[in-house]
Amino acid sequence: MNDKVKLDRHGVIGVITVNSPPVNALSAAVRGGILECMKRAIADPEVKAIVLTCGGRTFIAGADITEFGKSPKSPDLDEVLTVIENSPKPIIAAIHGTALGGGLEVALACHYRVATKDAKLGLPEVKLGLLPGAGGTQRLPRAVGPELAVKMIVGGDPISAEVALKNGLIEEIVEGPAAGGESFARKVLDEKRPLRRLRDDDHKLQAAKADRSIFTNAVASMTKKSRGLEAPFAAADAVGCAIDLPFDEGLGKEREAFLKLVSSDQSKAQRHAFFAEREAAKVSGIPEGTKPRNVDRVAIIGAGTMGGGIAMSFANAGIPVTLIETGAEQLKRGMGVMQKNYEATAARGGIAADAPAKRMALITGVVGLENARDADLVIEAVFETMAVKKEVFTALDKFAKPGAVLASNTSYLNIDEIAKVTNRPQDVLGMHFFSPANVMKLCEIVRAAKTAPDALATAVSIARKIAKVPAVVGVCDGFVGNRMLAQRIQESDKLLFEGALPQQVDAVVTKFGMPMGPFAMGDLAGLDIGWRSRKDRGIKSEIEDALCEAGRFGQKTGKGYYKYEGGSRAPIPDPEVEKLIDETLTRLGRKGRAISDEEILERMMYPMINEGARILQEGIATRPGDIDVIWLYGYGWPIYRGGPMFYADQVGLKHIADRLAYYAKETGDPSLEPAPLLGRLAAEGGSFASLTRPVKAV
Ligand code: 3H9
Repeated sequence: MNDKVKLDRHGVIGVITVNSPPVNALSAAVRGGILECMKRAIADPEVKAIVLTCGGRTFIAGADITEFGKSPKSPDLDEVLTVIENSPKPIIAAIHGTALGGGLEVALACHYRVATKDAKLGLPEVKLGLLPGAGGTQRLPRAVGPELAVKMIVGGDPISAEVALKNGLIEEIVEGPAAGGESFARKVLDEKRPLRRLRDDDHKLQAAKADRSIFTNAVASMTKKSRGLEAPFAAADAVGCAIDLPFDEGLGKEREAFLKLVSSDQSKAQRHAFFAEREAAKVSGIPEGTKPRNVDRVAIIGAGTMGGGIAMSFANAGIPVTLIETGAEQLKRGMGVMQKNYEATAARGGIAADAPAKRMALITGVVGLENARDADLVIEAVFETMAVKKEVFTALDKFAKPGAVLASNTSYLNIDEIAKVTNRPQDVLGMHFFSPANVMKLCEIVRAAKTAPDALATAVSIARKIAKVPAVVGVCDGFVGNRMLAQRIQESDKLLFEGALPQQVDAVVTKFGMPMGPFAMGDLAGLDIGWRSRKDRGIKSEIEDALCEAGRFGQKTGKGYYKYEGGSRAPIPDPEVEKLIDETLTRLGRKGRAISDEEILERMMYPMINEGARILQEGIATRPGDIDVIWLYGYGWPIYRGGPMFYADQVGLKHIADRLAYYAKETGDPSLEPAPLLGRLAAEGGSFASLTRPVKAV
C-alpha cells in the first residue's frame, strides 16, 4: 500500500483503488502499490473476491510513457500480472474512462472485467511505435478472437464498452465502476463462477488455427496505411504467435519484440510526438489561470473550400455555425459541397447514415456580414489578399458582439496589419487551418502584437475541442509551416536547374516518408497561381514559366511537372517535361550534372531545419516541439521521424551545419549558411531538444 494505491475491505470484497492523476499510468509506484495490495488481499482470509478500480477520471491509461528509455524499476508489470492471474480468488477489473495499453493488459490478466457505458478499451501502443508488452497480444485474441484483436492492436483505436460487451471483452456494463465491480464480484461468489484465466482459454483461436486467412486478411486490411512503420507489422506478428504458439512461448516472442521496439528510433520519435503535441497546447507567456472565453456559436466568413472545411470541423464537434457568404449563389455551392462530402463519408461507413443531416442542421448558411453578430468566435476564410481581409475585418468590427474573438485563416498575411483596421486588436488573431480543413489536424494559432491572453487561450481551447492540434506561432510571412516549406520549394527549383528531374526529387522525398514531393505538390496546388504572381512582380522562374506557357498548369489541366491520365491524380513522369527542362537549361547556357539521392535529401530537409532554427531564434515558435507538431499534423511529416527538429537532432546538428555551409558555397547561395542558433548548437555539441526552456516567449 502506498499513497497511489489503497486496499479497502467491504465485507468479503477487497477493493483496490489506484489514485495517480492525471491518468493513473502504471508508474513504478503504481505497479508496486497494486502488487502489494493484491498480495495482501489474497492473503486476507476474510476477502473472498477482489475488485481493481481507479479514482479520478479514468481507469489505468497505460504504462507510464515517461519511464521508457530509463533504467527499469521493479516490480515489472509482468510480475504484477502473474500474481493477479494466479490469484485463487476472483479478481474483477472495474473500468471507467479509458483502459488503454498496460491498463487494458492489467484488466486482461484479471478473471473478469466490467465497464461503465462510456468507457473505452484499447491497445494503442502502435501509435507510440510499440506493441503491447504485457501479454496484450496473447490475451486479447483469446478474449475477442484474432480478427478484432488485430483491428485493435495493429490499428490502435479503442472500442466502446458496448462493442467490448458484444465481443466478450467485458462481462457487464455497470453504472459506477466501484459499486458495479463490487456487485459483480458478489454475483461471481454467489454463482460460484470458476476463475476465467484467458491464458488457458484457446476456444476463440480455433477458427483462425484452422483457416489462417482469417488472420492474414485482417492484418492486410489493417496495415494498408502502415508504409514505413515497424510497429504495426511487429504487432501483427505477435498476434500471429498467439494463434501458432503455446501461451508462454507467445508471451516470450511478444516481450522480445517489445524490447526491440522500445529502443528503436521510430518509437522514440513517436513518443516525442505524443508529448510535443500535448506541450504545444500549453501557451507560454500568458498569465497562469487565464480562462478561455465561452464559445457557443461560431461564424465563418466564406463558404469556399477552406470555409466549408472549417465549418464541417465545428459541426463535427456539435458546435453551431453561421456560414456567411456574399451572395446566394456562392452560399448554395458551398452548402452543396459540404452536403456531398458528408454523404460520401457516410456512404463509406465513416459516419452514421443519419450524421450528414444532423451535422448539416448545425450549419446555417446566410448572406451578409451583419449575421456574424451572434457569434462568440468569427473565422474569416475569404480571398487571400490584404485589401479583402481588411474590408471584412472593418465590417466585423462594426457587427461582431463585444468580446467575440476575430480570427483570420490567412496562411501568409500580417495579422497585426489586419488587427489595425479594428478598434479591438486585443480580440484579433490568426487561426490557420490546413486543407482539407475537415481532415487535417493542425491549426496554427497566430498571436499578433496586441492579442489578449484570453483570446489566445480561447483559440487554443476551441481548436482542441474540434479535435485539431493547436500550435501557437508569431506573426511573420508564412508563419512556421509555410515559411519552412518555402525553403524546400526554393531548393527543389534550384535542383532542376542543376540537372535533377522532378520525379527524382519527389521520389527521394516520398521515400523519406512524406506523402508527396514538391513537384507533385506544385501540380496539385496549380502552377499558374505562382506564374501570374511572378509576372505581376516581374520575376522569372524559367522552367516553371516554360511549363505554364505550354499550358501545363498541373492536375487541373491534366499536365504540369507530370502528366495525369484518365482523370487520375497519379503523377506519371513525362518525357516532354524532360525535353522542356533540357531546352531551358541549354537556352540558359547551363549544363546539368548527376545529383545523388543523398544530396537531394539533404537539400530538401536541411534548409527547412535551418529556417526552423531562425524561427526559434526570432521567437516565432517557442519550442522545437511546436515546429515538429506543425509538420506532423499540417504537412504529413512521417510520425516515425518525429518532425523536422527531432529529425535534425537524430542526424546531428554539426553534420547539418557543415552540409549547409558546404551547399551555401557550392551553389553560391548565402541563405543556406547555418542560422546563428544552429551554428551555436552545432559548435557546442548541443541539440534542439536541449533548448528545454522556450527560446523566447511567443
Ligand atoms: C504501454 O502501455 C505499454 C505496455 O503495453 C507495456 C508495458 C510493459 N504515461 O492526453 P491528455 C499525461 S504504452 C505518462 O492531455 P486527455 C499527458 O502527457 C502506453 N503520461 O489527456 C498529459 O500530461 P500533461 C499506452 C501520460 O484527457 C496528461 O497525462 N497508453 C500518459 O486528452 C493528460 O493527457 C497510451 O498510449 C502515459 N501513458 O486524454 C495512452 N498518458 O498534463 C496515452 C497521458 O503534463 N494517453 N499522460 O501534459 C492518451 O491517449 C490520453 O492521454 C488519454 C487522456 C486518452 C488517456
